This record gives sequence, structure tokens and C-alpha cells, in this order.
Amino acid sequence: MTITITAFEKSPDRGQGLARDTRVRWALEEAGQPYEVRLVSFHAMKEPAHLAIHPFGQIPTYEEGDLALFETGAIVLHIAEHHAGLLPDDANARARAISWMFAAVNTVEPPILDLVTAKILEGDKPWSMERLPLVQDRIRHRLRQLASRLGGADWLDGLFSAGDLMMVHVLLRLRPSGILDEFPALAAYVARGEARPAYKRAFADQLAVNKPAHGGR
Ligand code: GTB
Repeated sequence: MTITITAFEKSPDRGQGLARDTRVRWALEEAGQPYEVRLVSFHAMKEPAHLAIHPFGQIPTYEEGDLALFETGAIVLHIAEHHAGLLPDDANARARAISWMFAAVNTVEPPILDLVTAKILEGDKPWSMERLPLVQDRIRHRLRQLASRLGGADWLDGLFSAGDLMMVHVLLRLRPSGILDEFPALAAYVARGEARPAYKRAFADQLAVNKPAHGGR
């Protein structure tokens, strides 16, 4: 059955791979599953046809036969549960890898999204400059904890898993801020994720859609 995902027709990040379709593309590449991409505009995302598969009018979505999914955590988990390569066979190790997927989206991603909100949506507010250091320090607190758990390991719990895939992609969103580089072990962890052939294919495919014209910015 053909797998179809949705992605931005024109991503605001101009192909840096930060939009969340990249994590779904990456999971599908790790799993060796071919897929098609339906590109949607911001306008189309809010139309009934898209809202029928994504109640919040966002990308990405995942369709396969009569199954339609939204939320990248659920989509990546579905892919990982149906194909080898993203979750360990051992039941306890599998449960731990899934914990890391939840940790990525529930514990590490929220403060990172707060920073995006603080800079982009609230940047013009009179209190914005005062709030920014608080938001940044909440991120640093989480990253210290994460770096401490990772220690000198390559991945969060043994072999690379869907937990690492989600965590690496969540951390990538921080790169433009410079905060990731304050944690060399985490920056190296992210670089290990980016070095995976499956990530490179996913990145190249989203870049092919979003590359700025004339090579400019
Ligand atoms: N929790 C959902 C999930 O994980 O699937 C969140 C989905 C989501 O936020 N989708 C965003 C979207 O559709 C795109 S990825 N936004 C349009 C809307 O809400 O109207 C978020 C994103 C957007 C832009 C950048 N960027 O430019 O760097 C990075 C990430």
C-alpha cells in the first residue's frame, strides 16, 4: 500500500530540515519504506479536506490505505512498530526507546518551542527581552540533564532507535540559537544522527522541495 505524507509546499525554514515532515521522512528512510509526498499550502492546511486528516490543520500527516494519522510521535511510532530498524525486539528495551520518544516531544521540545515563540511571536512585546533569558535557561537545564544521561554513549539507550530519531530532530531546532553548541556532547549526538544515510536522504528530499531559488537566501 502506498504511504503518503504531507509537507509544506514552501517551508518557512527554506530547507533546513526543521519542519516536522523531516522526522517522518527520516523514519521512513530508516525503515526502507518508499513514500509519496503531498505538498500543502498554509491555506490548504486549514481547508476541510486537510482538517479531515489533521484536526489542527498542520503538517505532517501520514496516510496508508484507510489509515490516516497526525502527530509526528504517533506517526514515527507507527512506522517503528511495523518495520524493523527503529525499535529493539526486547520488550523492555522497546518500552525504554518509546519513553525516549515521549521525552523528546513532551519534555525536551516544549521549552525549545517556547524559545521560538519568544523570539518570533513575542519578539516585539515590551517584556520580551526580559523573558528571553528565562526561556533560554529552561532549555539549558533540560540539555544539562539530557547530556548527563547520554554521558559518553553514542545513543540514548543502546542502539539507535526511534527515541534517538525524535530527540535528534527536536534538538536540531535549537541549532540556529547557538544553544546546542554550548553542549558539545549533544552537538556531537545530533551530528551522529545527521550522519546517518537515512537522515541524509530525508534531508535531501525535503531540500529538493524547499531550496531557495538562485541559491540565495
Ligand atoms: N505536535 C505536532 C506534530 O508533532 O506533528 C506539531 C505539528 C506542527 O507544528 N506542524 C507545523 C505546521 O503545520 C509544521 S512543523 N504549522 C502550520 C500551522 O500550524 O498553521 C513546525 C515548524 C515550522 C517551521 C519551522 N521553521 O521554519 O524552522 C520549523 C518547524
